[in-house]
Amino acid sequence: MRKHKKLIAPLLVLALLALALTGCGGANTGGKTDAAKSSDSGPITLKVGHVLAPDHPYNLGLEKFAELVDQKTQGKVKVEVFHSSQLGNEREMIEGLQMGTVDMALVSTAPLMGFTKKFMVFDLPYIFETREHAYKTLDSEFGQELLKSLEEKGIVGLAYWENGFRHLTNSVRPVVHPSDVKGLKIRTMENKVHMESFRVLGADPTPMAFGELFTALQQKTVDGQENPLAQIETSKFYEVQKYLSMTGHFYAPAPLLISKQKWDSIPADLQDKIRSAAIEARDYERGLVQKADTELKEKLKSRGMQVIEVDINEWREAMSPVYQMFEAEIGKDAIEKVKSYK
Ligand code: EAX
Repeated sequence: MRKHKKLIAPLLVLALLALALTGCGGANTGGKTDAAKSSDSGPITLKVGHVLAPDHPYNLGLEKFAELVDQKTQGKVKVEVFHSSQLGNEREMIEGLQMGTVDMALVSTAPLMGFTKKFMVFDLPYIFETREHAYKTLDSEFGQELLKSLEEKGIVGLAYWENGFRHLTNSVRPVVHPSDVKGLKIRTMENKVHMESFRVLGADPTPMAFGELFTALQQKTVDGQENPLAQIETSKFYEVQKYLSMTGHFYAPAPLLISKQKWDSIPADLQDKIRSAAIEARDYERGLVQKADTELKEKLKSRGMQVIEVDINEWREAMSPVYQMFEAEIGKDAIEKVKSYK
């Protein structure tokens, strides 16, 4: 009996040790239990949401992203795309990313203003002179640092896709000069820089989620709105808006975002593959937006819209007081930085 007692203690220690080792097996792999599980329990699934139509460059770009992720990860990661606000409006999706209830979202930078001031510089009217100026700024160290700054908010930014140059439409009168918008109720994104840019012209800006916009235009709750040609076409705004003024007053970047909780659960090698797919699909999506900008003006004319060319310098001048209003909040250096990439 005493001999057996001698044996029990070391056996007990051994058993406890074995238990400890299997228990924290995940820890040794840096907390990537999902990885171990994913390879055992099938692919990691990433649900990505956006608010636009299924034939919009956002959706076509995300389908390309899903294809590339599948290829690059050899099926270890599957991306499911949800269009038309199925996962919520942009502000709700950003909140969901922070809480880990939404995996991924493709949104404009404008609604990010409710979560961080860092992207407000991109909301200023006419801050980007050309698309090339925008790409250079966004893909620069400065642009990437801003994306990185989202991590303290629980969000990881993968790349800047494109919403694009935004133009004004309305159902009341032809708008040629800034003063022509006086008294018009104009829907804007949920962003005070955008709102003030129209208020300084004498318009009545109304912030609203994209999903509510078509009905508001149809019921004339608002007279007008502003979006790139691709949204005016794919969301059929031409059915409820007569006049299209080619103002190009805002250039909106569209960052592809993933919840940090989800991202941290993905093994590093798969993270790299997802990031490279995000950049490849970015260039594909930007190409689709450029194509839309060249082709859709004529198409919208053929759909009965009156397309009006305006004097950009006149509009830039009329909206310029907004710079003074927000310089302190945005920072003079950030504004100068963006201009330096011209
Ligand atoms: O990011 O709200 C808008 O007008 C945007 O174009 C849309 O949310 C896509």
